[in-house]
Amino acid sequence: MKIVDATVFVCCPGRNFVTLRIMTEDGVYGLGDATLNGRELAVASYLTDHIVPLLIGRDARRIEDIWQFLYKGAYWRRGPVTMAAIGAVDTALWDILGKALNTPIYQLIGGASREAVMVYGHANGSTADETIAAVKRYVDLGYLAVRAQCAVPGLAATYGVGRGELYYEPAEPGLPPETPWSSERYLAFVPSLFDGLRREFGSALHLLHDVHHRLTPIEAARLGKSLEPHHLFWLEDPTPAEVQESFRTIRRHTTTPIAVGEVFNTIYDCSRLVEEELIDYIRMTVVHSGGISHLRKIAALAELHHVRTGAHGATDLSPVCLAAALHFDLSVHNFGIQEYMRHTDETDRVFPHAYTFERGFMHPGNKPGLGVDLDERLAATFPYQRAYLPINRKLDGTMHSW
Ligand code: CS2
Ligand code: MG
Repeated sequence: MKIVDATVFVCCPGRNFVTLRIMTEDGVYGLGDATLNGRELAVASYLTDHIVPLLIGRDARRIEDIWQFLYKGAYWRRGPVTMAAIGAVDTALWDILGKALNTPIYQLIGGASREAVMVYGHANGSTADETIAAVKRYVDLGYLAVRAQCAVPGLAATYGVGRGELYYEPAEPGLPPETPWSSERYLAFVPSLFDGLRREFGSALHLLHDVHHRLTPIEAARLGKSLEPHHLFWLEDPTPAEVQESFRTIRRHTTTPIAVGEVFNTIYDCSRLVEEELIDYIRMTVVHSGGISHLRKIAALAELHHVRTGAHGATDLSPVCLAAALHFDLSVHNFGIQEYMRHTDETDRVFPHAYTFERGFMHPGNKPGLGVDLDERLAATFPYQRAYLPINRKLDGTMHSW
């Protein structure tokens, strides 16, 4: 099953996506998501200029060998651009294998371990009351788990507070918008938000919150401790995770479950966090972590240490990634939860797919391979528009994590 061609598509149906299509001599093709929000063209070039020439003539069924060839053969290892490119190739090769065997991918990686995949939605608001009302809308849609984000009183803009009800897209056309940040104001406000949410919804609803890398370890420990009475499902990205040891401080002070990993790209980024059991959920997903093959290895290490998966699923991960993630989620033993930020209707039209949502759960469907396609003609009507994620500065102007 020789690879005879590979093409990279960059389109912007409401936001930018990078998609790799690998074609075999038999006419069977596979898709991979290679979207890196705010740096899309870097991955598109890495694929087109450096990886595609290496794929032509190879056997598409040699998934593991091609992964190792692209990882070790580059000499320069790891990093978001390299691993998103390798992830796209890996995902496309699994798609090809599934189509060639007329089998959905989850059946190729161990079959279903559950009937469906529990997902969480993103509720947000400019005030605590607006956020409570937004959570209610998700509960009415049948979600059992909802992430709650709210503007911080006294700050002009805050991560996670989007435009519109069901969609949240942080990247904006043009140069990066600057937003002001105050950890003090944030820490003073968030406990009251969850006081209100628990009063409104009781203890059964899974509530999640994303700190988005903004606190120091001891500030994160303080926040985790203050939220303990509310039994969060998880507190996400409490502190920047380049220094994995920082999480020892958080673990020492609080029992609030911790989720980390959406910005990681190989198992090496999380191995200490997992082996020292400093986290409870690993957020890595297919597109940014080297594809299905590498994500399975990460989940296997996590399983040894009671760490469950909680794959990233924001709008900047295309339906190709979401489909692959759902096949992985359905099968992996130590599944925790899947993030599900709905895509826009125009995105769903560009990427017709078999996966479904019903009352808080999703399923990848039973089409061969991924069960997602790319409408190339429609994609071409949405040309790339350079966009950047915002940046954060403290009130005194010091650069901070967004
Ligand atoms: C967020 C993302 O979904 C999440 O948990 O952290 O929305 C993140 O901000 C975006 O994926 C960045 O592109
Ligand atoms: Mg996050």
